[in-house]
Amino acid sequence: MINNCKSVSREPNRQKHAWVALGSNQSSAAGGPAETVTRAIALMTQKGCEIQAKSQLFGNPAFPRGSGPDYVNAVVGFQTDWTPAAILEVLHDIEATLGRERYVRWGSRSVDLDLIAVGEAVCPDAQTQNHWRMLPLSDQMAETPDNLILPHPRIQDRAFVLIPMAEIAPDWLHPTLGKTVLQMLNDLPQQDKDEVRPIQ
Ligand code: PH2
Ligand code: MG
Ligand code: MG
Repeated sequence: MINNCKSVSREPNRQKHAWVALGSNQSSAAGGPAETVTRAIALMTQKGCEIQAKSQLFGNPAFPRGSGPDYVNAVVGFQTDWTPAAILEVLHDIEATLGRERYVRWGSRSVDLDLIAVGEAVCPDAQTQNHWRMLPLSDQMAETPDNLILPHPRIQDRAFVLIPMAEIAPDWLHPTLGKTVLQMLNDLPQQDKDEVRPIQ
């Protein structure tokens, strides 16, 4: 298990695969949710993420149910020698770019770019990742971690992350849970999975 949470921005000669989940359920200056996700992916490329794998775009109901309009979700994978902190900075930058435009027009956030995993890195350490991953649903509403947790503590619960990720990285092994993407997906209720559908 690699603990890779340093504050330097690059680790030359240490290429890793990173995965980012994108979601939008509001319009932005780029257009509707699908155009917004597509634009965010283009911005990632523009900012130096060498994207190697891109899932389809999937439509699905907002979680929690009834909390807003349907989402469009996707996952992309890229190879990088950036540290998780450096990747996060780029993602926040893109959220601000799309969010700022949308903020003017709509007044609320339109795009979310979540860093799902960087290779097998566990941040800040396995005990903390396990704590957040196993947090009961009631506490998930009230508590948010102060620092970056990798892998993202909720991936094993979310069909709208695992279904797109299964298209591009079915065999990625969760370093603290010890399950692949396909195994995590297999553990989810069928109804959650049926609701995540490719958009044409
Ligand atoms: N993101 C959320 C909250 N709920 N629901 C869906 N379907 N997709 C998302 O990406 C999503 C969500 C907060 O990040
Ligand atoms: Mg999110
Ligand atoms: Mg987020």
